[in-house]
Amino acid sequence: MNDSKNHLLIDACFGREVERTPVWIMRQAGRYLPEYRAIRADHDFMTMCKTPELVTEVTLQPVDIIGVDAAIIFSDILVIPEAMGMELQFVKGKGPWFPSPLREAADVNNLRLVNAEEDLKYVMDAVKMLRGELNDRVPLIGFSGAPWTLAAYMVEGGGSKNFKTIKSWRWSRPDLLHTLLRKITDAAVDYINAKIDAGAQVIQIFDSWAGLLDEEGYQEFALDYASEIIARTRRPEVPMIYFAKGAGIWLDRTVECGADVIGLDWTVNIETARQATAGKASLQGNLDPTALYADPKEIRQWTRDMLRAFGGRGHVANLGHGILPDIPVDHARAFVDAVKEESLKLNPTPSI
Ligand code: 1CP
Repeated sequence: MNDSKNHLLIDACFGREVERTPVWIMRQAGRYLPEYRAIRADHDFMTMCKTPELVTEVTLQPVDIIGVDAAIIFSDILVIPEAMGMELQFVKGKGPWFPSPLREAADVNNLRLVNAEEDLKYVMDAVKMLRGELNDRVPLIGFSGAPWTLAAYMVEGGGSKNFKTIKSWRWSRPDLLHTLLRKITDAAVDYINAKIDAGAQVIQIFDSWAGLLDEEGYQEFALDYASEIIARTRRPEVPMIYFAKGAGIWLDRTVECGADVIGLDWTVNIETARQATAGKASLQGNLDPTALYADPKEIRQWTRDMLRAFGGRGHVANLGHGILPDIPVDHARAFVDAVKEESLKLNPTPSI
């Protein structure tokens, strides 16, 4: 239970002193691992998400294979819209897809209230199974999509080039957008609380499309709802991470959301981020995911520079967004090893 490794991430999230910087990678369970592809070849994506044994197996893969300091439950942010009644398909080569995206007020009104313990029981079963299998080797991160980002997928139907439908709702149908965001927020709160009750030890909220917005829109349609989720799911020993991609220029606002950790994408200057957040939260990130295409010697160099810029305490090492599917496994491991070894030099164990 008190394995120090297990506490490394949690301590860093809370800004406590740690002997080295913890590291995990967004999308660490995924296609860059041959072991993942082997399982995926035999199962479709949602079947995997709904089978706790398979979730457990692929969630543990990066812990065993590249040595990250946390497991993040294998699932997807889009399980919430599905639980709200939207049909979700995964189209090969195209990604997730809602064949009937939200178009009218009636579509929003017809969305179901979510009871996560029942409707998303398969996630809770996987969390429980994982905690047993992990046996406190590393902590388990649970996650949710943020309301704005989920709304973007629900209204567009999938990934989009310019997200013009959801962006037009922000300007011409703000009341309808608020009605939708309110429903998603209530679902996400229930979902996160159920995940914590099932055993998730850290929570990350993904706001992958925050950067689509203007500053006022970011506050009103993204940040205020994320802040509400954090307030309504907060537990004393469960750190909350808020990752709003593309929102680095509004860090002075973001840091007020109540999260223990603010996730940074690679566009954010680390020194500027430290000044804007002024020690009010720990920081996570932020090496450019494409840096991992370079050779391991260079990966180490850039990782060392990044660690120095963050300065040790209050830092969770990660990439600035998810790992790309064609990154060599050795390069992912080089990043993890570099964090572990180089941060030790940064934070020498205090001699007693
Ligand atoms: O083909 C495959 O094998 C499926 C690819 C895949 C994977 C591995 C998808 C489809 N989702 C996932 C898993 C996933 N998704 C995790 C697993 C845990 C881990 O990190 O190891 C997580 C945390 C997510 C979260 C997620 N899904 C986000 C937020 C993070 C981010 O990347 O910004 C988003 C935006 C999604 C939607 C989604 N799901 C899958 C894809 C390809 C996408 C992006 C679609 C798009 O915008 O075009």
